[in-house]
Amino acid sequence: MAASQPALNTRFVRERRIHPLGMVMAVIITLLTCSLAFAAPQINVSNARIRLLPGNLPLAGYFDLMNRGDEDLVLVGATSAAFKMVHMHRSMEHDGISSMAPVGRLEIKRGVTVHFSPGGYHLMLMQAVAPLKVGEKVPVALQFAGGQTQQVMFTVNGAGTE
Ligand SMILES: [Cu+2]
Repeated sequence: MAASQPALNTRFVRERRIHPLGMVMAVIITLLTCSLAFAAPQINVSNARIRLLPGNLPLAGYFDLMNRGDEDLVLVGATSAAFKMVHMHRSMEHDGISSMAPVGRLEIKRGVTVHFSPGGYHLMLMQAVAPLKVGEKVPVALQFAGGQTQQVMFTVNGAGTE
């Protein structure tokens, strides 16, 4: 009887060693599945445009973004290979004086459409890498909390357009 004890103990120890590894594998598989499922946010972006200004002035980017998914989204910024810097701003008017402030994050509830438009939210596109022309398409990647990104093509419009 006593001789069988070590064998049982060995098997017990072996099972306990395998168990944490199985847990790690399960976590890795879950993470991979999640990152795939959340790779593309469920959004519709329309009317994406950049208002061209002379020289190398900062340009404003406007668009309409609809969250058509089941999750609330948080827009945290944007990047573009065509600009050295892209910030998210909000224009506001107070006592007849207009100003703008940086926006770090913008929550977009499911089913809601937000409008980036003159006088409100806009992308501030700074330091163009090369001069832009009216009619040109510029790729901009919208970044969401959780690491999701969505590339959107913006059309360059003339200075007099909204
Ligand atoms: Cu701005």
